[in-house]
Amino acid sequence: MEISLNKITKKGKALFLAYDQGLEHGPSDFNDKNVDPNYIIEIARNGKYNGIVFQKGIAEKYQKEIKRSRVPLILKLNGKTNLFRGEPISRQLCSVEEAIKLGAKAVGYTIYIGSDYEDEMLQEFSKIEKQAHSKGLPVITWIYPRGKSVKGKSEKELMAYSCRVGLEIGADIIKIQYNGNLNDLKWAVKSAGKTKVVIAGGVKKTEDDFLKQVNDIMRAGAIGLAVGRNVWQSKKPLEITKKIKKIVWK
Ligand code: FBP
Repeated sequence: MEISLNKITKKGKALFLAYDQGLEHGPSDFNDKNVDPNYIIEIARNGKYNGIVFQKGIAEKYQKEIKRSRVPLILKLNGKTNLFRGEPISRQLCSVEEAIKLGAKAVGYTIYIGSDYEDEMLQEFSKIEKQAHSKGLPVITWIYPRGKSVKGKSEKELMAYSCRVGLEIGADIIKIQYNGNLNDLKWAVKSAGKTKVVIAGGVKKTEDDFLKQVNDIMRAGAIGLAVGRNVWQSKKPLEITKKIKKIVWK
């Protein structure tokens, strides 16, 4: 079955608002305003995002507000804290079935390629992919090279490898981090073949630096971004959203 991305894209492009940092990084990413999930839902609603990324807990507790916002829910199925040291592994915390019950229009899963536990994540992903696709649900894969085996490897190679892994394992959209080199990103996007690519925002940058990154992302052939901190840590999240959208849908 061909998996349609229509519910989470517009004219083939996408802007997702990521808010799983509370689990991945802890509340140190937040201030008095953006610590409140309702603040994030409002940004997604007013900015007409193509998807909002939550873990299961927020999706459950804020179900009413998410539904009311009409922003498609992308449910992240695995996660971990940053307190754990050692080779990274992120295990499944929510099933595809639960995600569907919560109204998800797509599911997300992180794989740390290169980790000692890469095999477990690849296998878990393959089960999720099968279940999600059998229900027509797109799968977005965060692919981050991590762990001692990737130390010292070229960023260009790792970025392209991440994309290729996404294509090989059946992801519909791959989310990667950008190393800041446009040609490297072009090669990575090419390596993804028919699988679409979105890029993470990363730590909060100056507006100019961030918008340059958005420009590069679109020039490289990615379909857009799954951005968090550079939007909801901004003093004017809707203004930066407008500027991002102008570049993405240029
Ligand atoms: P940002 O735009 O804030 O970087 O969010 C993107 C993201 O992929 C989040 O979904 C995730 O929580 C975080 O980055 C993980 O980043 P890292 O593994 O580098 O800490």
